[in-house]
Amino acid sequence: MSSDIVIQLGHSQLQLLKGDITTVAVDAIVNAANSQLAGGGGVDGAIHRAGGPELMAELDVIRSQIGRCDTGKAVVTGAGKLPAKYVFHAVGPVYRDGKHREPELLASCYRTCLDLAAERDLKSISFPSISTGVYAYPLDDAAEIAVKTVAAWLVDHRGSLRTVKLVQFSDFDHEVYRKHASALRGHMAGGSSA
Ligand code: AR6
Repeated sequence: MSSDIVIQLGHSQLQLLKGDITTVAVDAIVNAANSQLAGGGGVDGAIHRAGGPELMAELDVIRSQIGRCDTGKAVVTGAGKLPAKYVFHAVGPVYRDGKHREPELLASCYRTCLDLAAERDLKSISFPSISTGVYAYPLDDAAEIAVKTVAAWLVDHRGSLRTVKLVQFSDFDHEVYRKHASALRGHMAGGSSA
């Protein structure tokens, strides 16, 4: 899967990719989970199918310890058969009207997972388009939050993380993300196309 837009931010890269996140090799794959950590459809279903039953077995243990995961937060499991070391199961907000802290909670998902990666000295992480499927977050707004939140975090943190991949499943989603990434790149010094 090729990355057709790359933004260089210090020693790190923000990349956009179109395709199936379960096929992209990274240190940590972010899942768009639910607060019950119960599995589901969409990218959650794809990640559990590709990772195998050990992911849910680990989530069962976490659930027995903490009950549920708050919206805007994430829990960590191994990655089973996925081409990764970890899965970060992030809980995005269900979109209601945008006045129930949805933007803040969505940004928190991205920041929480980037912090989890940094704590583990990981070099690469991939994100799906959190909340924009079943949770109905308007894509244009969610894509802008994803791109800007990741870029701001990379500018503020000079740690191990070298590559952040935002993965879109459809051409349409990819175009919307491209629009926001291009706008961001226009404001950044040292950006480049690849
Ligand atoms: N690779 C990359 N992106 C994907 C893939 C894939 N294999 N499959 C789907 N997407 P959603 P949400 C995209 O609904 O809105 C689940 O049931 C999809 O096209 O998966 O955060 C959970 O258990 C969309 O752009 O997540 C929760 O209950 C994006 O992933 C709930 O859905 C997110 O869509 C979470 O809803």
